[in-house]
Amino acid sequence: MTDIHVPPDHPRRVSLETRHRIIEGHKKHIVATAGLLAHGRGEAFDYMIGETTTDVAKEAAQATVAAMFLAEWPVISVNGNACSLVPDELVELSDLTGAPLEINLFYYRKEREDAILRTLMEAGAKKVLGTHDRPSETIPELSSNRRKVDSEGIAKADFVLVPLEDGDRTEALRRVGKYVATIDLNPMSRTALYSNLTIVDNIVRALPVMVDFARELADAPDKELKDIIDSFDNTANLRQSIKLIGEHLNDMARQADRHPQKFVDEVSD
Ligand code: PTJ
Repeated sequence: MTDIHVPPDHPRRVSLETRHRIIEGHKKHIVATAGLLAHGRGEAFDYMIGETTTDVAKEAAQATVAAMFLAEWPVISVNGNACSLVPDELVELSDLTGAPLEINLFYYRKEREDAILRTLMEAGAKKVLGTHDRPSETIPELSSNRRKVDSEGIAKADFVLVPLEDGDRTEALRRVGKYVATIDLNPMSRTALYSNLTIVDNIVRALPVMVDFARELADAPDKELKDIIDSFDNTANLRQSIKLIGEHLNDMARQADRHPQKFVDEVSD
């Protein structure tokens, strides 16, 4: 819920409401100050993608859900931005796949941990890992706060979903042998490039798609899940996402050449 009212017919309503959810999250200590900037970077890439879930993003989301079902110990890592934008969907995905939620913060502050925990509990989570009172271990070779992980969560996980992640941690998780999936609007970020599976999409669109796939694949035999993963090529998928951005920008440039005023009317805020 936000304290601003965006008119239903506003051309940028969804984007503005999402932005205000992040601002509200910041006021409640869920989102780090740097999370506001990270969100702005995401918005810029979303513009270039066309603010839509592409077919290739859907394929990546399906492969990620299949991998979650096949994993022995899957975990969903939750930071401030993810918690602020999609708390209900994180809990739903966790329930459907059996992957626990673990709070893991780059900019750790106890009040942030408490605010995130409260939000996830209010969204229906029964148990949340990664809180300060739980047994923890450290990921070697990682100097940020994120090196501290839950002994029953990321420490022993074979699969970790790390939405909106910083590159160092993704690399460190890969180095210690985790299978890593991410959701990142920037297909050129280190996290996007180093993850085993990369969903290039806005988390506000990707999570509902993943929840749908989780419902669809809940009773699928392992062979079907394996086939989904084997037929998925993350590098090709990333390449395609980058190409789609290029094509989208070229389309816009062509429109601007042909109908300058119509173009301005259509794309302006
Ligand atoms: O809550 P904390 O303390 O753990 O901190 C979280 C942030 C996001 C501040 C921290 O992880 C960070 O600094 O991340 P980066 O390195 O800025 O990376 C965030 C990535 O997520 C960037 O590539 C953004 O383009 C991308 N991004 C931002 N908003 C979205 C997004 N991707 C998907 N959906 C979004 N809504």
